[in-house]
Amino acid sequence: MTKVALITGVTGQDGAYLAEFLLGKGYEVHGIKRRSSSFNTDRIDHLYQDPHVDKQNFKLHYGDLTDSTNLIRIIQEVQPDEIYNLAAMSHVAVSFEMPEYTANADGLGTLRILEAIRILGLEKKTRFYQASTSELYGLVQEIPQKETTPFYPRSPYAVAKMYAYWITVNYREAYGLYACNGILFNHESPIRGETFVTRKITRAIARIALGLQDCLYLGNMSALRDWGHARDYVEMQWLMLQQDKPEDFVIATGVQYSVRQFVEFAAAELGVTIEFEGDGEAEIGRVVATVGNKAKCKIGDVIVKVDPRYFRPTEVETLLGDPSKAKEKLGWTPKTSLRELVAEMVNSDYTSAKRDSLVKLAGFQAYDYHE
Ligand code: NDP
Ligand code: GDR
Repeated sequence: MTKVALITGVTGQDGAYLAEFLLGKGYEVHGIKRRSSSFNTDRIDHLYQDPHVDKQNFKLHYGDLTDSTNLIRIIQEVQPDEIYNLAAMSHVAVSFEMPEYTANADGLGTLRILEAIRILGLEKKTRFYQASTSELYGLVQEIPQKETTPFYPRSPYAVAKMYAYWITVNYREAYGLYACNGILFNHESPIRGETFVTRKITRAIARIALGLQDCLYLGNMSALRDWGHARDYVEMQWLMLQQDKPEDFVIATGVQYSVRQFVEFAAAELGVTIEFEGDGEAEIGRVVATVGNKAKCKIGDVIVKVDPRYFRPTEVETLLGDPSKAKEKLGWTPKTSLRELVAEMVNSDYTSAKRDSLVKLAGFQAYDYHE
């Protein structure tokens, strides 16, 4: 029997990797996408199947986590064996600007899906995965963080995700649902959203190297994160739903680096050595050496500056995961090192930036993009 999966947030980074992974496993995959005034399916266009042919095993439905009747209708129609709830307003800094919407989509949205499963009587059939997050640990109470570490959320995003975490646990205990939280630490890839720090860095470094941008503006460069590859992490999301009983798992690499180090590694990929000087708002990154011919920047150029606009009202300074439980029960070992991840992201952004420079050479206006 072909298994049926429903992915919310299928147009996002993880949704795209997970859809590809499940299709590879022979699943029929349904995804929920939001209506947008422009195309928003870039990340999954390679999976698109013509709806006019038989045996279509990848289908998209319009929907939104803030709309319960729509969610109930889709779940009723799809009758999924597995639901992966990946949809969220996932940007921590933006959640300070849109706290109510974030609570609605990220917190109540999770409840709406769990209730839909109950209303439709699918408690015994449908397994549920909730995209929980290391942001729950916030102001960390223990290093490294594991499944039993107390939470201390530090943003409207994290508080909303904390509601989603506990409502998932509650529905598991109250109604016997197979429901799991994956407490995933930061995971990145060449298709990471452009305003998360890793992608912002790799994109900017590539554009600076090709003379399309002068400077990369960042916020808190001392923040420490445990970064893995999204492709590796989605496999764990699936594995969590294949166990005998539902449990919550931390997925992390167990290694941490600073944002500043991430910048250094990204620049090094294109033969540029950066040294940082000054501190706080006055910190800058200067080119001190170059090798090879990939980067046009010169020794002495200041290519990184701090812009306090990117500081957060409350910051999560350090995150480091302990994935021992996932190692033991899911056989988890991170496949991609940070340097390999950085290389993949920089090379992908360098290829796109080269295309942009050709467009500029042809006389079209290129823009200096700082977000
Ligand atoms: P993205 O921001 O790349 O994707 C989010 C997805 O959710 C997009 O498809 C987006 O649609 C969709 N979405 C947003 N709001 C709504 C809504 N109201 N209704 C329906 N869909 C909506 O996130 P990631 O792929 O990086 O992350 C996936 C999940 O995992 C998120 O829940 C995130 O919070 C969580 N997470 C992510 C981590 C990471 O490091 N990447 C770590 C831990 C948890 P659109 O494309 O239209 O914007
Ligand atoms: P995070 O990711 O908040 O950990 O949430 P992000 O990449 O946005 O920030 C990581 C750290 O870098 C610092 N930082 C900057 N961040 C951004 N976005 N832009 C900047 O210019 C900048 N300068 C410094 C931040 O302050 C922070 O400390 C991500 C999201 O994917 C969440 O959905 C997910 O739950 C967590 O990871 C785990």
